[in-house]
Amino acid sequence: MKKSLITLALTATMGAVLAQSPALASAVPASVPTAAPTNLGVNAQAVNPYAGTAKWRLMSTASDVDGDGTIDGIWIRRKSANVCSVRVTRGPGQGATKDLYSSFGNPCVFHGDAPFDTVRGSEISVLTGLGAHTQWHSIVTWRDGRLVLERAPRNPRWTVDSTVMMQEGIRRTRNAAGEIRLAHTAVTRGATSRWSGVRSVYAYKGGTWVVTAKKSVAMTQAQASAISGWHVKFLPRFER
Ligand SMILES: [Ca+2]
Repeated sequence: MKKSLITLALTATMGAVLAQSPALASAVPASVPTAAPTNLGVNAQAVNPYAGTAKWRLMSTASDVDGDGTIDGIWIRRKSANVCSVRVTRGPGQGATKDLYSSFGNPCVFHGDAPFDTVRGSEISVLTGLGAHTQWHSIVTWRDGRLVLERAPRNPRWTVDSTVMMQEGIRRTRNAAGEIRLAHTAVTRGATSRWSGVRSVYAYKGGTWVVTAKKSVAMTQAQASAISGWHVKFLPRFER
């Protein structure tokens, strides 16, 4: 009885995850990718999203990661205490794996997948660090048959944050010419509830994100609270 209840709960959880996978949902084939890693399975640890599990878990069958126009499978597992592995399967016997360094609480949590840079295909976001409020994300992308880390301009990982004294967020947007840009904003609260900080604009050039503009910004409490977290279509604002 207990086992069947757990199974039902996990099934419901996975169903919710798959239902939330948005990209190319209309193109989902009747059969999902079957090239499962050999130690596929779901165990009771999966009900704690931050605990991770040594077994591969299928997180999405709704997105095209390599950009070839077909749906791919996205899997995640905790390889060791501070290594989180992501795997993308494209079909029987085809796939690639990337090991990610996990620190600050060692989370290994699938955050989502979304078109992020300017190259065709979705990028994968994984929560690999979690402080009291700061969240570190590793972005993984498919390049030339491999999964590789997509670094932030100054760090291997991307951070978002939200506290009573600090707000940090990333917004995917387009410039006046229609080119994709990321706006990274980090502000702190002053003595009079006015918030100030820096907004940097990133462009994807030569296979990497580079800073193309930087300016000081000042804003109200309401404006500051609106900038924190991810503002990228298909990615949750924060990993909860
Ligand atoms: Ca594909």
